[in-house]
Amino acid sequence: MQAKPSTVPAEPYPFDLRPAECGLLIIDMQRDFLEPGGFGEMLGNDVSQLRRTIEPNRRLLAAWRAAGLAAMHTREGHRPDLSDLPPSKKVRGRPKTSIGDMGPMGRILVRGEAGHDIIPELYPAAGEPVIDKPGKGAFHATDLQSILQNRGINQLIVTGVTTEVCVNTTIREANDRGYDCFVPEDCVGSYFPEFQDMGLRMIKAQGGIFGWVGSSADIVAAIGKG
Ligand code: C5J
Repeated sequence: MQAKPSTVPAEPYPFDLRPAECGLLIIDMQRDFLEPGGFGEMLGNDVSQLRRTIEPNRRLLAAWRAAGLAAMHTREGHRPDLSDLPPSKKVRGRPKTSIGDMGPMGRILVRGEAGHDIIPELYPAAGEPVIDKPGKGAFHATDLQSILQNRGINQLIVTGVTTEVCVNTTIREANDRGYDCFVPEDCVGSYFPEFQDMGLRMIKAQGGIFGWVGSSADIVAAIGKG
């Protein structure tokens, strides 16, 4: 039996979850961002700030799947010929090693390379769409909106990394397209604690200007698979 609609504790006010119309969208839980020895760590980032989100995401995804609900995954990356890589993105920050160059787990942010793939703990199951996105937002230059419309989805639980970049950009894009977004704070991560805090505060400010913030345990309890 499908999980029933319910009200989930959240800020700035409770979220009316309608499981049959809600998709779990897991953003960019890719090896190069999260794994020790990957590109993120090579740049000097503390990957433990992102890795703490793996277990809550794993529990939420397991419960979501057990309830028979729609889950989707994204990966940030580019075609091997880099034809979809804006020159501005390639050179931004004037890095020594940039997108398309060889990194510790293959060519950086290139589709098909080991580092571009999703971490094994959250690997997509058969039938779960994987949206390959060239930008920060999951709607830009992808078929995500068609997938959601075809499945009758008008709410999103958005998780993944990083809170202030791809998670926030995707939530803003979704919000402008009429989707209600709930962000479980234990399931999103930033390399920078201050951006984690501000990234979440910006979502729920001004009456939930971009969406709601709560916890994954409350979603799991609401769908009855805890
Ligand atoms: C994501 C990034 N996924 N920070 N990418 O947030 O470049």
